[in-house]
Amino acid sequence: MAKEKRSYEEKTADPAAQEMLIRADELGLSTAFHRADEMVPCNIGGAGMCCKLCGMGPCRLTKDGQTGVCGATIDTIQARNFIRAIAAGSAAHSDHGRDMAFTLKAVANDETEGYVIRDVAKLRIVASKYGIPIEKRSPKEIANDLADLYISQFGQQRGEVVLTKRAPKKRQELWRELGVVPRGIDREVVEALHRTHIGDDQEPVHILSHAVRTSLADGWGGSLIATDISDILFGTPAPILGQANLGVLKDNMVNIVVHGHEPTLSQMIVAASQDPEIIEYAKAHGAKGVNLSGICCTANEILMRQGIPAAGNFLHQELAILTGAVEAMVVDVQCIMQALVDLASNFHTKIITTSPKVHITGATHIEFDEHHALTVAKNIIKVAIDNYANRGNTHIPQVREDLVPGFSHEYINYMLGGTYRASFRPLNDAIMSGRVRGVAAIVGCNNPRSKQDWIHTYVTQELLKQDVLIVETGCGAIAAAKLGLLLGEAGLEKVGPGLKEVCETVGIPPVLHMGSCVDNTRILTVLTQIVEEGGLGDDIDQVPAVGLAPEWMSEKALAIGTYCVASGAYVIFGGSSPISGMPDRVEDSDIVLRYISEGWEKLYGGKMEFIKDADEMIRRTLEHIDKKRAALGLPVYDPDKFGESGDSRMLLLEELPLEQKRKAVYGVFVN
Ligand code: SF4
Ligand code: MSK
Repeated sequence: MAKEKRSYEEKTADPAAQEMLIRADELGLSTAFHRADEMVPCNIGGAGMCCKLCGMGPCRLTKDGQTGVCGATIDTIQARNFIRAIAAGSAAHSDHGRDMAFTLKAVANDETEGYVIRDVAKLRIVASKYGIPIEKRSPKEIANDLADLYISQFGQQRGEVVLTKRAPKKRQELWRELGVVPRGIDREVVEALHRTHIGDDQEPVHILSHAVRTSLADGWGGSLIATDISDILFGTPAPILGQANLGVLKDNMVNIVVHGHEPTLSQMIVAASQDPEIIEYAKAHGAKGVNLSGICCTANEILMRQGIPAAGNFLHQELAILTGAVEAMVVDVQCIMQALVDLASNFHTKIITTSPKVHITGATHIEFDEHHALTVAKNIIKVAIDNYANRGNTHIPQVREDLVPGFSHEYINYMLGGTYRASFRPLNDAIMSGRVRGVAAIVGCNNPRSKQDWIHTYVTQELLKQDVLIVETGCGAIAAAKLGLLLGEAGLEKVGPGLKEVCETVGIPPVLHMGSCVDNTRILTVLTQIVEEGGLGDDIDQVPAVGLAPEWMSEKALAIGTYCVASGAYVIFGGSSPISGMPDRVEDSDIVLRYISEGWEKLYGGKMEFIKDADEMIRRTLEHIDKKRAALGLPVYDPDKFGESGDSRMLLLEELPLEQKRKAVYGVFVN
């Protein structure tokens, strides 16, 4: 029986999305929001109780004590399903990292077109962490060695992935003691698949131990490689003014939307779109120019580096096409819906696939090759410009918000201490005094089964009132941006008094956009530096911090959650649990659920829980933060203690006309 349809307001908290869903219904077109209502999720598979690992199955376990044909118990089946998801998520992130490493190698050897090493300082810092000589060597020589080292980590068979050295010392020792230090990135993913083949690892806890090792190969391996190299090649992000939501599309320009995750092509499209030859070409076709915007994490990559606007997050990909104003949606890898092609056939929009790994039936494929990156980027833009004449009726919702993204770990360090005293000391002090109660990382996807953006932004706003500093990545960051929560100091009226004081003093927004989903590694780096700065314990599990993925949907989210737990964090997922098991089962017998919570907490100090209710997420977040504060002997959080010494200039700004207010608020940030 089909589920009852939700109203537009129940489907999304975003007014632009509501407007486009009305348009979809008027045109008789379907989106993921519609299909989520029509497709009732399988309650056996959804709870992790279905195994289809061999031809004797699929085995669907519905009663307590039941086993699969081979005798596999529900706990084994759940653990196997869970680790397979983590392996797939780790593979996706890490393969992205591998491609970045090959691009760095090619740039170092002058084999590419259009790329340069933009952040030589970061290259030198990263290289010296591994003992790569940097003195009297050219950036390309250093980059060549770093690329070789990083490439070797994927196929390494023994030893330890070198990037794990960047975790706090105590954490590294714990991982060694527990035997979960990843040996090589690919090796752990392959072993996860081997262990879950019929007739292999059938002890749930043992399977979950390798799930940790696999996820660490992602967080302190492939993902960290991707972040490092993106910064080295395209620049380490720093605050910059941007905009978000579908209102960034322009009626009188050629709209190109880049979507996916990898910055290699999108950075070239940014460069090519500003080329005078391309602008002239667009004008010759009757447009005012080329308007570039992004969706998902490709959006985050170019938003935080060049201020290119974000048309939206995951659930906006179809809505952008529904505007009828997109000449080309250029996709690379991950989070790209197959439905795009069918939907685009109702408009003039071309879906252009570019990765050798991602073809979609019916899409136009123009393969990206870093050796001819600029040429490929120009060709793609010209295809979009040629398509401008085919545009029909358009409907662009006039909804957009300003934001200030680009808070890399390096910039936060600089921002807190300046060029000569770069340091996390002020943040540590603020947490220790109780001005900042703790830190929450609110990250991850949209999921059409929950109200788009609502849990992200509700939890964010409520935690801000409780003086919790928020860092965000991925589609969660875009959700907050669309609601105007990343507005620099202008958002401070929504913030608790102590946090507000800190934000005013340092000149930061209370919600820091830290990048794409692969950039959750930046959060690990921040936590490590907080530990190394001193005063908040000697390992990540002692820091009053929580990670939340309120609207998760991808396997990458599970990999991220697991490496964060293994690094010492409490991680809360919203939505449904992929391992919830049988509803009437005695709770104590849910081995997998209990193990990833209580079991992992005993081992790693971090734990993973799936909580549907937003208020309960907030309650547990604050409870955990306060528990960690108490364990450190910090003063009990007192909401009335601070707030008298803040900068009151924001109140004066209220009276200013919009343009002057924007200049005053963003002046220091605009590039
Ligand atoms: Fe069924 Fe066992 Fe085969 Fe899984 S591995 S499908 S539980 S027989
Ligand atoms: S894009 S993985 S929906 S965050 Fe990174 Fe967004 Fe989640 Fe994809």
